Amino acid sequence: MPSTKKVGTPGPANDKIGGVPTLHYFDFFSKGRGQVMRLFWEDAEIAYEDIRYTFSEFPQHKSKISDMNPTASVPVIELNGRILTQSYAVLRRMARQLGAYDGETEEEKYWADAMCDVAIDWRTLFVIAFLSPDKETAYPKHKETDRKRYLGALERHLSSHEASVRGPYVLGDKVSYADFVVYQICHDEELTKNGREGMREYPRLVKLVDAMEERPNVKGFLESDRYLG
Ligand SMILES: N[C@@H](CCC(=O)N[C@@H](CS)C(=O)NCC(=O)O)C(=O)O
Repeated sequence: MPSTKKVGTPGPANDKIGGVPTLHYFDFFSKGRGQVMRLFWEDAEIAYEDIRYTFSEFPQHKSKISDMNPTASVPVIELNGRILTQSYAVLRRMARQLGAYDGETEEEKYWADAMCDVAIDWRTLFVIAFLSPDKETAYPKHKETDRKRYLGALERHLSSHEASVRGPYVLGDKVSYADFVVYQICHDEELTKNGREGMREYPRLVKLVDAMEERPNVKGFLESDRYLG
């Protein structure tokens, strides 16, 4: 049976997004696309229900997931009788509803979307290597090739675009949904731990990771028993 947990008390942010979202996602520590949603909701003080499927039980629930989502993938979000799919589109929708977590100008919105897309592309390559049947070879190779390329790309983008250059976030001093996406892929690649050891060559990205972990609700979450590593 998947585990179900209610997190937080519904408040004004739930009113803005139209209710209390229910997340269907893997029981995969505090990792993955579903974790980006959780982190965003924690930060925005959105109460939510967290349904977690172990990898072994997921196949039994796949037909229910595919009734909700034609691609049969998770995250799937139920919200006030509606089904929302495609996690990045959901983040953007909620950012707009909250009137926060997005750029104000077209250029800023473009830039948040672009940095989110870089992190999405990186995550795709990470998942292929990490879940490869040949992980012993594929993941170390990924770390030396694609991962370095994406770390370098984010570092260069964040250090050169005028919206990002001062930091700490993608949009300077204004946090956006893209920061959660970028933070989480660094986290899932185990780069945020061990004193940011794996990120030494990427100081601007470290600045973003530090700032994310200093956000009061993110900090509280990372220190709580809801954080599963
Ligand atoms: N673009 C989709 C990607 C969804 C996706 O690939 N989800 C993965 C887990 S993070 C999944 O469900 N994999 C298992 C499967 O497809 O059976 C999104 O952002 O929601």
